[in-house]
Amino acid sequence: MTKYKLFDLKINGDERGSLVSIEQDINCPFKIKRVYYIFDTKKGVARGFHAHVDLKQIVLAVKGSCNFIVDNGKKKEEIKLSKPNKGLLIEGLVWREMRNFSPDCVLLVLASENYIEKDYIKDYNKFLELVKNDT
Ligand code: T46
Repeated sequence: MTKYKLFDLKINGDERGSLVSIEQDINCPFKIKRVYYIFDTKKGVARGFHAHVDLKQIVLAVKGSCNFIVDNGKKKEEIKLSKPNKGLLIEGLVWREMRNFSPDCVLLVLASENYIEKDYIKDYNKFLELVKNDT
C-alpha cells in the first residue's frame, strides 16, 4: 500500500570529494527512460499537485532542499529532501506536492517512462477513486 520509500545511496568519497551513482537494476528498480530536474523555483512556490497512472520515479535533492509530500490516499507524509544521497522512490498511485524549495534547490528526477501528459491525474477526487479500485 505504501508505494514510496526513502532510501540511502552509497557515497563514493575520497580526498577529492564525493560521487553517487544510480544504476538500473542495482539501486534503481526500473529502466530509466527519462531524467529531468527542477531548479530556480521561486520563493513560496508549490509544485506537483498530481499523481500518475503508470510511472515510477526516483527523486533526489542533489542540491539544496525542499519538502516532498507523498499521499497514497490513506496516509500523507511530508518528507524533507536535503541530501544528495537520499532517494525517494515512488512506485504507484501517489499524490505528490512539493514546497519550501530553498533558492539553490536542484531536484533531480529519474523516471521509468517518457513524458506523457495523459498519465497525469490532476483531480484529487479522481485520484481517491482510482486508489479505491487499485489492488
Ligand atoms: C513529478 C514531479 C516531481 C516536460 O515537457 N517534460 C517533462 O518530462 C516534465 C516532467 C514536464 N514537462 C513540462 C510540462 C510543463 O509544461 O514542464 C512543465 C512543468 O511540468 P509540471 O507542471 O508537471 O512540473 P511539476 O513540478 O508540477 O511536476 C513534475 C513532474 O511533472 C511530475 O511527474 O512527479 O515533478
